[in-house]
Amino acid sequence: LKAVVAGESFDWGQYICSSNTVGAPVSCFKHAPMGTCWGDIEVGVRIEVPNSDTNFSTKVYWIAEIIKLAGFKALLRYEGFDSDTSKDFWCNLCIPEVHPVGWCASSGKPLVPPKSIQHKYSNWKTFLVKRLTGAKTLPPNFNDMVQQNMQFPFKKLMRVEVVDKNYLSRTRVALVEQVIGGRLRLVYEESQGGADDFWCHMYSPLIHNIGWSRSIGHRFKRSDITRKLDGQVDAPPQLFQKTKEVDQSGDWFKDGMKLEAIDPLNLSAICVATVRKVLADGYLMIGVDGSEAVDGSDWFCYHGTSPSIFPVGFCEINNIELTPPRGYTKLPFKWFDYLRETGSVAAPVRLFNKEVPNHGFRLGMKLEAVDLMEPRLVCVATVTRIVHRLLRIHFDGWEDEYDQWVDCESPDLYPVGWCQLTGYQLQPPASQSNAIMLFILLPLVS
Ligand code: MLZ
Repeated sequence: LKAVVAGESFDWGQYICSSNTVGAPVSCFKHAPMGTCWGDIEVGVRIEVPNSDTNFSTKVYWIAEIIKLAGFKALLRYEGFDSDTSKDFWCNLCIPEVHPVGWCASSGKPLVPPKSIQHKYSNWKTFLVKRLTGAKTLPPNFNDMVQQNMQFPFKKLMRVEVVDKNYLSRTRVALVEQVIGGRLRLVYEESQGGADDFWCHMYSPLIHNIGWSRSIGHRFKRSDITRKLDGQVDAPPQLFQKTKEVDQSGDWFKDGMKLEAIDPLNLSAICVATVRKVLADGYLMIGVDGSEAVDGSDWFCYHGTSPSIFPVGFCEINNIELTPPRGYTKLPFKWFDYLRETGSVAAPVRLFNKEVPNHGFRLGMKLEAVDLMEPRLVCVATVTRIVHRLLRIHFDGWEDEYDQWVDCESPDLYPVGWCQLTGYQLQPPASQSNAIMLFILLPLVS
């Protein structure tokens, strides 16, 4: 149904302009291509781009100025148009056709003024010299930087350990099937015809090297496959995101300690939770109070330094609605009473990660975000709350119950234009028409 309705492609530029919003800058996304080397690319920077306002049959170029930036995408205006917006156009700055000023000269490509303003100046050379003196452009090796930033060390047929999406407390072996923009499509070993897949970023905290589960004492689904098939290799351990080293010999989390945690099965909720098991290397098994399976099959592994676990009282201090244990009737929920009733203690505040990076996100910024409940989907989204390092991500056009709490350094957040750049499909905002379509078709499918 979604594919039917979303047939027409989504236009970020038009969306940004008509809603008068801003896209989060590329430098907010350190895991994304160019995230750590975006530099001074900003409004006013000049570039060389193909000139589409011409009668030439061969490819010619012209200088353009960045008028507005939204992630990788820029609203551009050809030099010479001054305040005339009529030929403004959006362009992804990381496509191979975008070059620093000077590229045409050094590679023997023709610079040709747009035909609608050709008459405006008799001496374009003098005009350009005047206009471009002191102006900024892209670094000379920009195209190579983009190229290099689009290389990813994970390859098809690499083996990893990944959380079992149907059994959160254990991991399984999976094979990399596809790599797009650093996102991996993993297919669980022993799944029929590759149907059982899972998408995550290569820096996701959910994937690990082969042997990780055993080494930290995490549950693991043993498979009957004992030999690697042709071409399969274990992904080298150094490819995975590193966690901070912790000293858990003295002051550390203990079984039974209470805390608040993002519910891995409902990321819009921060829940009352318990440390169920302390594993090695700083990892913890966490259970959400009131909704745990008796066998612990829905316990979830978070590292002790994870930005998704919080000390008791975090939600109250930050005016976030804390989800009480399911079935708990003494509402409003009071930690003081709950700890007494359950005879438990709160995990000490000093054990939690209190680092707040200077992330650069602001309220209302637009981005492309993974719907972690269906991690194949990268969707048009907005930052609607910022609590220290924690972001509330709203999916445009969807009800608030689809919102997700996500860390500012999550590898599942991308700049505007990331999908276009990497060739990943972007889920446009759910629109009125989706709702109408659903309304019309509901009787057919039910
Ligand atoms: N299966 C669901 C997907 C919802 C995706 C929402 N993403 C923000 C549906 O189509 O309703």
